[in-house]
Amino acid sequence: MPTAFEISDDFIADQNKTKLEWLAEDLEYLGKKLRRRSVDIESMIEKASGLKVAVPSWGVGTGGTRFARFPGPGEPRGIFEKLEDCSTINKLVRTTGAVSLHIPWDKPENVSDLVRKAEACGLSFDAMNSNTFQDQPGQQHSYKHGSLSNANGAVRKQAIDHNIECIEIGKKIGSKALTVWVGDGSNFAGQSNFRHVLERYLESMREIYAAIPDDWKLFIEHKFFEPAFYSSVINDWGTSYFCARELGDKASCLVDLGHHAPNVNIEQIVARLIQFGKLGGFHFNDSKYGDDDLDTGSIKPFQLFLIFNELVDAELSGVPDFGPSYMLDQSHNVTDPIESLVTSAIEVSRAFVQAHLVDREKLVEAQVTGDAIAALAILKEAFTTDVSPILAAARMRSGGAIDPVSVYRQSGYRKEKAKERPAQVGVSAGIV
Ligand SMILES: [Mn+2]
Repeated sequence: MPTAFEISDDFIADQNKTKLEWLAEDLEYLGKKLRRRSVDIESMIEKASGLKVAVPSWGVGTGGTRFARFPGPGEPRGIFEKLEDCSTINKLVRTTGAVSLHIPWDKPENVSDLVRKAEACGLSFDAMNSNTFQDQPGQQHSYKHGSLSNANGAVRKQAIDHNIECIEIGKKIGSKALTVWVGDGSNFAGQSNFRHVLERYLESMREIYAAIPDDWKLFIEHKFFEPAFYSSVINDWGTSYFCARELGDKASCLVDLGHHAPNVNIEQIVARLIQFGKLGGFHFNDSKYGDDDLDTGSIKPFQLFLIFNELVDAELSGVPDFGPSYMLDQSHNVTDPIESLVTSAIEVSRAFVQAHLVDREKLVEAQVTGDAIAALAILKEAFTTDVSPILAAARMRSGGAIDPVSVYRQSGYRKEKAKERPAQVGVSAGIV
């Protein structure tokens, strides 16, 4: 097999040379501005380098849009090629060194080959994701009427066994978490008994929990609707929290930003879960209407900042056992998925660094004196600071690109992949 095209470190370094002078100027100016606020720009560059966000294997393929899927050129045809694309994203931004797998979409024929490929790509494995929301070819029982909460015990067992299989694969590849999102729910009033389905879900989850290794986490992802739904079983953070608490210490709640009704105060949900010790992690994306899976920070960057404001506040106040997992989970329909994921990873870092610029002493003062205008102004001062030079410097010092999308385009990566990977039918990607 011919060697797959890669963007080399040297190519990135060469491209960076053309931007070095301007970056130095921008850093100097921003450094002076931040000094006035007693912020050391070097410590912010270190912060930016330290924040990691995982990418989903299913994100590097084109997702489904309005009526259909419109595949792009050179799409990855299997998990190995997905890893190559994930590696490319990481080379450019250097904050996305872990990939989250979806089983059975990414089920490896040979686990050691998969581990070797990941090592060659400089990647590790993030949370495992199970799939009991669609029927697979040859599957004995259908999930048409639910999986973990199905009224039929044989269907539940099949769904439980599948989750345990995901854990087993995960153990072999060095993953440390299982994310369970179920599409279970009802389409008609009266179709299911709200209490009974949740009882059955919990009963199934207890069996999955029992198979979770001690150094693993079990993430429960809630979602309030699906198209044509009347109810979903794990509909909100409260239900998710209840289930995580029922299951035990290894279980916690995963917040997918798109899985809420429009205008819901997600940052407050985040604060609640932090306070209750059950914030497990995030699936970052953005939305206008519902679960649109738009690119992170593309619609409501202030919301993303406010979420990170809660996270950084928890980090700085030393909340015990605080350490949520960060991942992107979005669907790319009209963009090159690599460009979208690169851009989104940067938006996560941006919100994180901006949240570190909040003057927390002054904020507390404004809060206790009831000065609402000042409180908002303190947040806005941080949010409106253009931290791009900090992010660029962090990337460059880690071997990444000052201008990742430009380097990616200059490299001709997609054109090379289109030659290596002729179009085929049936690439698995979607909104989950
Ligand atoms: Mn998700």
